[in-house]
Amino acid sequence: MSIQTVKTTPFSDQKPGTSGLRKKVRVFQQPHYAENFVQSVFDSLEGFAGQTLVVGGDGRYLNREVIQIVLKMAAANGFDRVLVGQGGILSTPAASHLIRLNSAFGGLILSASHNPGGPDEDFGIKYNVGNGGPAPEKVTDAIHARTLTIDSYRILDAADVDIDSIGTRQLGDMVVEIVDPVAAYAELMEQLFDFSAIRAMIAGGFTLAFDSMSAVTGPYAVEVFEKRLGAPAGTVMNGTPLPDFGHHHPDPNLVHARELYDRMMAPEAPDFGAASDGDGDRNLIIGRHCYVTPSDSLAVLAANAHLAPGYRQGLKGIARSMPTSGAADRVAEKLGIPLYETPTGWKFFGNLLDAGMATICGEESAGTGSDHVREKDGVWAVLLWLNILAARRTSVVAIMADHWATYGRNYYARHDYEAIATNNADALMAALRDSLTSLPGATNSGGTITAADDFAYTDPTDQSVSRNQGVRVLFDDGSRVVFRLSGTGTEGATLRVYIERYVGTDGDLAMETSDALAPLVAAAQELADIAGYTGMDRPSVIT
Ligand code: VG1
Ligand code: CO
Repeated sequence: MSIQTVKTTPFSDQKPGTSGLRKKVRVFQQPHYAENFVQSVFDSLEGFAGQTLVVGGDGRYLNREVIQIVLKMAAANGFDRVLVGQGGILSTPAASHLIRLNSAFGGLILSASHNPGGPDEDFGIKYNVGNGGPAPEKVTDAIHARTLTIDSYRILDAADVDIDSIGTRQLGDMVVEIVDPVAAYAELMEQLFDFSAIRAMIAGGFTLAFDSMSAVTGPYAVEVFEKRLGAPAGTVMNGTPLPDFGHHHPDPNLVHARELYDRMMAPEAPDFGAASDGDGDRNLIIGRHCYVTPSDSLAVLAANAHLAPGYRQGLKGIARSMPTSGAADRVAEKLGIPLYETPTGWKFFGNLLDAGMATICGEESAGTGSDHVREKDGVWAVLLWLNILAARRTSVVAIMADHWATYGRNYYARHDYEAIATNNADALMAALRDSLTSLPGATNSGGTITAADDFAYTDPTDQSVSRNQGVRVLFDDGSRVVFRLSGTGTEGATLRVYIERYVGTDGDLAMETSDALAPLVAAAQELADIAGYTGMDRPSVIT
C-alpha cells in the first residue's frame, strides 16, 4: 500500500451551499471531482494528524463508492482513525452525536438530504467540525477557496475496505472502525426522554405511523419506535434505506409525504404521524386529522420541552432561522428567555448552542433540534412530541388549539418556485433589492409596508457577519413576506417565498391557511412580479 499524489485541476463549481456541496451524481462521477473536494476540505483544516474522523451517509446512490474514496484519502492525509457507520449508513444527527461522543476532529456526511437520489439525481458531501455541527461559513469559504487552486490530492493505493461487518481493520497506518449506526444514538434518546411513559402510552392503545421515506431513518425508527417503545411492527413505513429512495423525493412535506398525509386524514387515522427526510434531520408532524406546520411545531416543542426529562431544567434560549414564523418568539417571550433569529441553515445555530445561549433551535423547513447534538434531528423531534403527548395525555389537535388560544396563531406557508432559469431568479432578486428603499410607506394587497430589508446577521458569539440572507417585507399588522433563493438545489434556481400573518388570541384562530394568507400571496406577486420573471402562475410546491 503506497500513498499516491495525483495531479488534478480545479473545478469551478465546488462552492458549498446552505448545507454542503450538492450536485448531480453525474457531476460527482467526473474523474477527480469528489477527490478534489475531499482534499480541499482536508487542506483547509489544521491539526488533524493523529485524530479521528467520522464518516457516513444516507445510503443514497454513490454513498458506498465515495466512502471508499474518503477512507483512502483520510489514510493518505494522516488521520489516525475513521469511524464508519455499518454499510456506510449514518443519519446526520447520529453522525453529529458520534463526532461529539468520540471527541473526533470532524466528520464527512455524504448526503443531499431531501433531494432525490439515484444515478440521475443528487449527491452531496458536507464537512462537520469537532462540535458535531456543520462547518461555519469561515470554514466553508476556506474550502471553496482551496477548490479553486487545488493541483493534487493524496490517496492510498489500497483495496476497498469491508464496511459491512462491525469491527476494526487497518488501512495503511490508519484504523477503520465499522460501528453500529444506531446504538449510540438510541442510547442518547433514552437519556433525553421518558421512554417508559411513551411505552405505556403505546401499550395503552395510542397508535402512530412513522414514514422513513425509504431513506436513512428506517433502522433508527425501527429500533426506537418498534423495538424500544413497543410500537407494533409496521409502525415504520418505507423503513429500508434504498439508493434511489424508491424513486421518491425523501422530502417530508405535504407533497412528497402524501402517503402519510392521506393516512393521517382518513377516518381511522393513527393518533400521531411523522416523517423524516433523506438524512434523518428533518421531521414532519401530522396529528390525527391535524397537520402541524414546522414553525408551530418548534413553538409547541419549546413551550412543552420541560415535560421531558432531558429538558426539565428549562430552556436557555430559542433560536430560529429568519424565514421561520414568529410563533416561537411568543413562547420565548412568555418563558422570559432570549430568542435568536439566524440565517437559513443549521450552521448558524452551532455557536449559540456551544455558548449555552440557546437550547432548542428550528427552521420552517421541518428542522428542529436541541443542544444534544449540533444538527437538526428528526427522530428526536418525534420523541419530544411523543413525550409531551404522554405527559399531557391529550391529542395533537387539542395541543394545537390550546397553544393558539394561549399565544395566538401565526398562519404560515412557504411557496417554492422550482427549476427557474438562474438568470431570471437573480434578476427577480436584484429588482426586489433595488426596490427596498422605496417600499416603506407603500400600500399593496397586503396592507401598508412598514419596513423592508435584506437580512444580515451578526453572530453574537464571534461577531461574524453574514449578509444577503433574504429580502423581508413587513406590514403594519405584523404580517410579512420573505423572498430568498435556495442554496441546496442542483438544477437552475428555486425561489422560496415565505408568507406569514399573525392573528392574536382574540382573532379568528380557525381559518384555512390559504384563506388567511390570500392577501399576502397577492402582495408577494405585486412586490416581485413572480409570474413575469418565472413564467409560472403558481408555485411548484406549497408547504
Ligand atoms: C433548505 C432549507 C433550510 C435547511 C437546508 C438544509 O435550504 O430551506 O432550512 O437548513 O435546506 O436542510 P435552502 O437553501 O434550499 O432553502 V437538509 O435537511 O436539506 O440538510
Ligand atoms: Co436533511
